[in-house]
Amino acid sequence: RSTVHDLDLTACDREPIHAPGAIQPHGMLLLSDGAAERVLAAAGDVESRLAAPDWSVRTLAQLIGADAAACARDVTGERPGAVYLGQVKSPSGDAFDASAHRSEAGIIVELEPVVARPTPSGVLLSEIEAVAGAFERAPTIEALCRIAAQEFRRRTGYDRVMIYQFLDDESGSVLGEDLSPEMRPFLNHRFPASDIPRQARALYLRNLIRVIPDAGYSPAPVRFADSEAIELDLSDASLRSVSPIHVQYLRNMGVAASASVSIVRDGVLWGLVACHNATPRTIGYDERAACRAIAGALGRQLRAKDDTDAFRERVRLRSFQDDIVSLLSRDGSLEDAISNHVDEIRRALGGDGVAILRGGDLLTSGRCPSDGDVRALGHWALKRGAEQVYATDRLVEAYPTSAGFQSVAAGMLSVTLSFSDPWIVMWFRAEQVETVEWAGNPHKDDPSDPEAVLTPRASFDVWRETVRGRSRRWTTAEVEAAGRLRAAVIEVWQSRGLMELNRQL
Ligand code: BLA
Repeated sequence: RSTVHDLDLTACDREPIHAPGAIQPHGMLLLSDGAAERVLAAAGDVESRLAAPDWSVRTLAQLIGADAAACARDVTGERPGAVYLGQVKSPSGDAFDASAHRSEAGIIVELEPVVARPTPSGVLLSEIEAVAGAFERAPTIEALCRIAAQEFRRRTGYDRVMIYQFLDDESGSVLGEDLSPEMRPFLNHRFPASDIPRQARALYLRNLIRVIPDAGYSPAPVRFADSEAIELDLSDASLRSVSPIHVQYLRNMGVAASASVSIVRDGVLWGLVACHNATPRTIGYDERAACRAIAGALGRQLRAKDDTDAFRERVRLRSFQDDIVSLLSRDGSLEDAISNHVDEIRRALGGDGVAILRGGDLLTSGRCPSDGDVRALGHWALKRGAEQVYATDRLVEAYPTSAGFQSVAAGMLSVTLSFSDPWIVMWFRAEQVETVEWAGNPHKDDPSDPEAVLTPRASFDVWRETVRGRSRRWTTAEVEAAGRLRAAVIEVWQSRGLMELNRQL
């Protein structure tokens, strides 16, 4: 039975992808006990690649060498991610990169074929520094994402690299892209939230890079030596076999290999670097570390750019606000001052129109709905009563009557100066009709039906949707400024009241 908590989970969100019971067969996995002695389980072709048909009765040291096994024993569960154990040679001379991490069931050792001669770490570090510098110099977030896509593609050689951002509604959009001429571009395309379900996003915050060298692979099951099979948590394993639904998704997209790197901003999964290749392709152990570091630099720069933008906007809003307060504080009645400067008030918060309703008096500037509509809206907003500052970029959802005038007022920011002596200022923003290009129709095969058969979308053909009834958003800085403006006006108002009182005494 579903609980209240998971009522809003879709069927896609429920697949236990952290414990698929199998790995991708390009590598091998060994599970040992906590002392790194006995081998409890294995996956992949350990029998022939390590020449160990009898792996279940051998020790870890016999399979991967005494040094690597000693390293594995010292791995603690404190640091997230795997620890590098060094290269392990098979009896036939093949070299594998070995890494280990602890799980509840014991120590998980992963062996992956050494891909290429690794770049010396000094070179790698200076390359990472150079990229971080280029990120820092990018003038805008769009430029930053474009440079990042180019840089990841140059490093990894994938046919298509996208910088994919998660939006508020959990859908995602491609903000930057670099691709080979044969690949189809996805720049600015929107993808529905269900393409990357919730548990996957949670996992990617912990496991920062995932590589699927060959989407045509057959999963290699985890086999247990003599104990009962248990559910082995592969959350931190690089070789974890991925969801069959996702593998089908890649095939439907015409992608034979993929890699994705998490972009984390302030501890939140901001997006992914999504890499695709038309033919099988992989990223070696060292290069994966470089990719993680570069994605880290990207996350920090995204944060820095947002902070700079927000700071500039705050400074701009502050000076507007100071101007207005000084205008209102001059001699003459506050009412006169407000009506003389209503256009400054409109522009201060970037409204296309502004209306000030006080008792029965109405004052407007810029593009506003009809006086009757504004009055009705003002009374509705006052009656809500709850918020002194209210902002929406989709007024029609809260106030359906506004459908009749949403071309002028799809968004509203309102400040209530007084509920008892009705006094409200409303800024309006016109409708901004947005055409969203989805990669495939997001409403088809809705996966929110928990009984649905899980299938990924089959088509990525452009599907255009026109979004109506929305305005440009009110930024946090604008909403905050509206709150401060309210406080300032009330202060002026009250001090004038006091002055009046003094004069009368
Ligand atoms: C995972 N889906 C993913 C991942 C991406 C996408 C990037 C992460 C894969 C990884 O890190 O290796 C989707 N890939 C995209 C998108 C773009 C892209 C949007 O390149 C755009 C540029 N998928 C579906 C549906 C379901 C689903 C309907 O379309 C559910 C029924 C599931 N997607 C799904 C699952 C995973 C996934 C379960 C997790 C795969 C895993 O890590 O095991």
